[in-house]
Amino acid sequence: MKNKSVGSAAEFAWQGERRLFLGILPDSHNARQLSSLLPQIPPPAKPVAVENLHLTLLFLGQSTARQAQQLCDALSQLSLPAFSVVLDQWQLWPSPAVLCLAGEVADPGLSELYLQLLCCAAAVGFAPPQHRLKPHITLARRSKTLPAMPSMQLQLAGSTLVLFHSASTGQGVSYRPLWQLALTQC
Ligand code: 2AM
Repeated sequence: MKNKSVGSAAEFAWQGERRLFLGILPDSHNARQLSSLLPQIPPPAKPVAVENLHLTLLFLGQSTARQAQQLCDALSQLSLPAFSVVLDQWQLWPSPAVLCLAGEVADPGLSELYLQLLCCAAAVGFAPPQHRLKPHITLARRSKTLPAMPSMQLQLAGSTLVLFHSASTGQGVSYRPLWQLALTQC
């Protein structure tokens, strides 16, 4: 199958820099599963807005439109593998104070995809990540302790790679898809 990217030149026309990351959106079934968990998170943790739920593959940081365009052009040339991942571990990450549902990199497709993302991002000048890939979805911020949460096995299918803009708005942060690419099913 040929990769198909979606995104227009208009998406890459901003002045200055934007905060970007590459990731995956949950499908509707996953989103329903995750939504059912959000009301169960006790305060003072602040649940993430449903529309902001995502799995980060590679945080890019500040980027010009030109650099983002170069990255997307490079990724579009490749046959990037689809993957699956199971998220079933509740974790509290103290330093960012986030509650997340995490898993392991078990699918070789995910390892290969991540390597390709790293290579392309480095080639267009993005700094390497500070931590190894730990697949997770953040469900709440400002989490101080790990609450008792129901067990959950989220089977996530990574079939579309998304470039997100992390935008600060009056209503808080919003993760806006700028561009996407169909991943290749092996
Ligand atoms: P996370 O919630 O999946 O951990 C946009 O800022 C997103 O990028 C955040 O939701 C966070 O994803 C991730 N992120 C932010 N800063 C990061 C950093 N320095 N390193 C890695 N991921 C980061």
